[in-house]
Amino acid sequence: MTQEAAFTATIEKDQRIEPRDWMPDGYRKTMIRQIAQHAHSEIIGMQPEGAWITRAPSLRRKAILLAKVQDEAGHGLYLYSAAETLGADRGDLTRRLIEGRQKYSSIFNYPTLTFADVGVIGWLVDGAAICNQVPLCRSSFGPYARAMIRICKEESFHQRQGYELLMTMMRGTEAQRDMVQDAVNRWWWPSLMMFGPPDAESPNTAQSMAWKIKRHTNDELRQRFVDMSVPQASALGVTLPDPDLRWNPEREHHDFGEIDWSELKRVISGDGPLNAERIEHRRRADEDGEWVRSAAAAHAAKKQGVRG
Ligand code: BYC
Repeated sequence: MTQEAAFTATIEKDQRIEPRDWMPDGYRKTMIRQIAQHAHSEIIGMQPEGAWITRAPSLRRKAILLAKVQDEAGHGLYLYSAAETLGADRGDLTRRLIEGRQKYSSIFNYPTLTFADVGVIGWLVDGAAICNQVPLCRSSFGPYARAMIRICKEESFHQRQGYELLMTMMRGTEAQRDMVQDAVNRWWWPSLMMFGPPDAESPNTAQSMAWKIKRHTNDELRQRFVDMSVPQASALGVTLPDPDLRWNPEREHHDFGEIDWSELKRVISGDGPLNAERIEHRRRADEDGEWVRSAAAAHAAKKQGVRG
């Protein structure tokens, strides 16, 4: 059997491709692209919520938020490690992010204006992430699929903390309820954009589905997310900001309004509300951490020398 036939047979049998297996260059390139983009999203994704750690309204909320943001750092680290099994170098991936040569999720370029945004990120953004990532536990690349299992467990805790925070605010004052509704109004459409462009304009979906990297298309997952969110919004007592949102008994799914794709394009291409700030913050953190990385490398080299 040729190497290529062995690769195809592994995919067809729904088994995993492992780092030492032969794989087409395109598969390796696609996996590095998706894993790196995902890792960058986790790391940049620490910023919008991280901004509220010093201003959390109670010790309990501060401890929860610290734990969540720390989990996101952990997810970034597993994912960079998964990319390294494919021959990528973490320092190089970080450089590409800072130089705008690799992408991260559009959603993290929006500002967190009130504490209700922390709850809405947990509910909607982590909810969308779960919808997208649960099928990735069956992705064909072994290290990515295995990393996703733990990430999804933690994401589901993140989503619950967001929903619980919002439930608490909805039981509070009129001003708190207004704050929640305002946050939902601002985050709903960008959350739908997280799933990527519509299938007809998604250049990578067909090949990624054939390689079983992606198990569902962008539109399928977006629909699943809308259907899941509608009853949750009604239990919470908020209105989703879409006058065209309604149950379609024939399709047995919710219909929803047209997404502003020009906004997604703008944000992806670097012109969203906070793209420049997010990258600048990441660049500064990388620079500030340089002495730690050099010290760790010098220490490792010294220990290696002692061992001889
Ligand atoms: N934002 O052909 P398509 C999290 C890019 S972290 C920016 O459909 P694909 C969390 C796409 O990369 C959330 N770029 O691509 C963390 C491609 O560009 P290139 C991150 C986007 O890869 C902290 C081009 O547009 N999750 O959950 O087949 C706190 C065409 O798109 C976006 C992941 O990364 C976007 N929204 O499908 C809370 C999950 N959408 O590279 C939460 C893993 C598309 O060809 N990734 N692009 O120049 C995926 O599942 C897939 O990569 C996507 C896109 C569904 C995102």
